[in-house]
Amino acid sequence: MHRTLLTGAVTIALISPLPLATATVAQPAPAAAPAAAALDDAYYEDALGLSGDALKDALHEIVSTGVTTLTYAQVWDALKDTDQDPANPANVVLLYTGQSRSADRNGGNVGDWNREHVWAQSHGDFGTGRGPGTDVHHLRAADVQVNSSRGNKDFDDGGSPVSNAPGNYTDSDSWEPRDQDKGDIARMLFYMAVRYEGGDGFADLELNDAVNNGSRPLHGRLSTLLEWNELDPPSAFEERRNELIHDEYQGNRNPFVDHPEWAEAIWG
Ligand SMILES: [Ca+2]
Ligand SMILES: [Ca+2]
Repeated sequence: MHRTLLTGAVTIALISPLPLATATVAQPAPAAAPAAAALDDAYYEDALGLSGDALKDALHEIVSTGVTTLTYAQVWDALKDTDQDPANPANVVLLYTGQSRSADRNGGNVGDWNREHVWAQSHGDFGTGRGPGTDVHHLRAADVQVNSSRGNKDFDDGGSPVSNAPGNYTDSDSWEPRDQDKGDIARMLFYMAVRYEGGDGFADLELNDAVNNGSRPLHGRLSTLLEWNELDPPSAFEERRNELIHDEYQGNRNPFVDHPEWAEAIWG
């Protein structure tokens, strides 16, 4: 009897870890992430129960308090950490393609990765001085050529397939990322609209329901971004990234990674 039970236990142990291990490879537990309730009691206390502009104002105060700004050079090292491939710590995971590439291949040549401004730099012309241009919450490692193809286009559904970035589509005035990146991009843009409200010598960055925003401090398309936020909820990669940016680099969080429902509460 005892022996039978033991055999059963061994069998279970052999069978069950395989699918579990496969499922958890790309889903690292966010190291030392505080529980959601603990975050609400501390970091987000002043935002709880609010909606609309009151929520946006409260979040602006929260994410703009006690912030450390990085130089553009420091962003390289931050990205090597925040965008690290959970399956290979020597690599970073590239936005738009999901490719894993050596962290040491940062640069400007074909085959390198560089610093993609998800909120396009020209939309508000904030450059790369300390501020929105170096805010790691919306900066991601991306392939040099794919970054160039995206340019400063607004985000929206539709277009033709992008040859060197499968799953992405583009036309003359917009870019549609692959599904796995849609929510990440939406939440980065939500953060930027809340973080930058016209102070610190920078433009008030805002979302609108348009494309072709050019150099105006606006980014779209809002209705599409709200859909993408629902379609692609925060992943362990995003949560780890948010944690690291708060703990190690900037001292602030992206509220929409912690509370994706707040996008609808503000802009819905
Ligand atoms: Ca995602
Ligand atoms: Ca704003």
